[in-house]
Amino acid sequence: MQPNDLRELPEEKPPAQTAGQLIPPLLEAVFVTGAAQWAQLPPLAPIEIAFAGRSNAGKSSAINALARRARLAFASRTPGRTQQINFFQMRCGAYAVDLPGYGYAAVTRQTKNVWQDFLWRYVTERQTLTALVLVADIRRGITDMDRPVLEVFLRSSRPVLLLATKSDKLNLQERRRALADIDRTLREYGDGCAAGVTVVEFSATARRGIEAADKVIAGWVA
Ligand SMILES: Nc1nc2c(ncn2[C@@H]2O[C@H](COP(=O)(O)OP(=O)(O)OP(=O)(O)O)[C@@H](O)[C@H]2O)c(=O)[nH]1
Ligand SMILES: [Mg+2]
Repeated sequence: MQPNDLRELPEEKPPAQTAGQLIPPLLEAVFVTGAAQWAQLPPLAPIEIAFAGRSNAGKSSAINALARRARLAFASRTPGRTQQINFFQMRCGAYAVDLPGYGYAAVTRQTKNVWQDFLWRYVTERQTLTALVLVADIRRGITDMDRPVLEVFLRSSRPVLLLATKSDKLNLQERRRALADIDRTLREYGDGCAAGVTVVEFSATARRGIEAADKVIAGWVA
């Protein structure tokens, strides 16, 4: 394309949709801090995007895949690995926030409650938390554990990117069925709500869905 051809592009087209030219928003993201309680949260960034999901769903791996880094966020086979809220700053200044997974059984009841309280407060009260990346194992789809956080975002009309991850574990037919199940679950919330959710079939391992996720996130931080 010649430089002059650029003038031919419709002006309203957001840069995030310019195929092949998008700089991944999490590229060169850097770890800022981890918080285990409210007082440890960093000063408000212009925008924060939280990665939430069940324990072991693949949140940290998704962040690494989007950042094109092997070990930015700490991913592990051991469930419950991410034990604090970890903040990564993108080039644009926005934070990508890796949340500890919910539903991890092997912690004491008391620890669990303190944790859930902190997480819940972060998700419901953090003023600059503008969007959610809900990471769900495609084989499980949207579970009852995902619903509270999903509903908080739907109710407040904040956008959601649902990464149906580990899709490398299923064949094509199983993936189609799983995605149809996810769509059905979302439609329970009504078409208006479901419209605020973008579903992307994802695999950190097979590097599937990464660019589609980049585009959604770029649209949020633009
Ligand atoms: N096959 C496959 N495995 C994955 C994928 N994403 C993550 N995993 C694996 O799933 C396990 C959990 O991944 P994490 O990224 O640590 O999951 P998490 O949601 O951050 O887990 P917690 O921090 O414990 O809540 C690890 O063994 C990963 O290698 C994927 O797309 N495909
Ligand atoms: Mg993690």
